[in-house]
Amino acid sequence: MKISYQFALLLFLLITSGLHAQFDAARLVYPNSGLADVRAVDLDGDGATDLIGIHGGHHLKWTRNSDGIGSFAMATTIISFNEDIVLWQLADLDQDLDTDVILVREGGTTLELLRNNGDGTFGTLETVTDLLTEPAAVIVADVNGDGFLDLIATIGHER
Ligand SMILES: [Ca+2]
Ligand SMILES: [Ca+2]
Ligand SMILES: [Ca+2]
Repeated sequence: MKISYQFALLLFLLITSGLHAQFDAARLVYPNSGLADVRAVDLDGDGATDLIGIHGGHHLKWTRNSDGIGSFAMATTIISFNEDIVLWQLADLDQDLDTDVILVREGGTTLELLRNNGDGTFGTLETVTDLLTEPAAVIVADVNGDGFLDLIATIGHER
């Protein structure tokens, strides 16, 4: 079944002018973006900030910044699920200097990892841990100061 989406991803370039911020006219980046939840990061290590997002709830796609000044290529699908992706974070979780993706699917109890190969392609989905209940939030931060990122999740519990 082919579903077309009517939500477009627009880009507003910030033009700084002294203390005042101005934006130029909106530019269409991706016409059928599926109401994408988009974040900005350099995914392929070329120094240009790319866009990565969840499109239509369950397609993880990235859009390469092809010239480093905001011209974007067609979106590339990283992975598609039957379920929606309800939580996701970007971080270099394996510390190989590229940005990886950690995600939780709707109704899922596992934190799942997609390792970036360094060029915006990703390895197969890996299960990091099973929380045995669906988390409400997942964040990535080094909270014990050892220089390695830690994963923090909020979960409900019965009492
Ligand atoms: Ca890039
Ligand atoms: Ca990495
Ligand atoms: Ca740590």
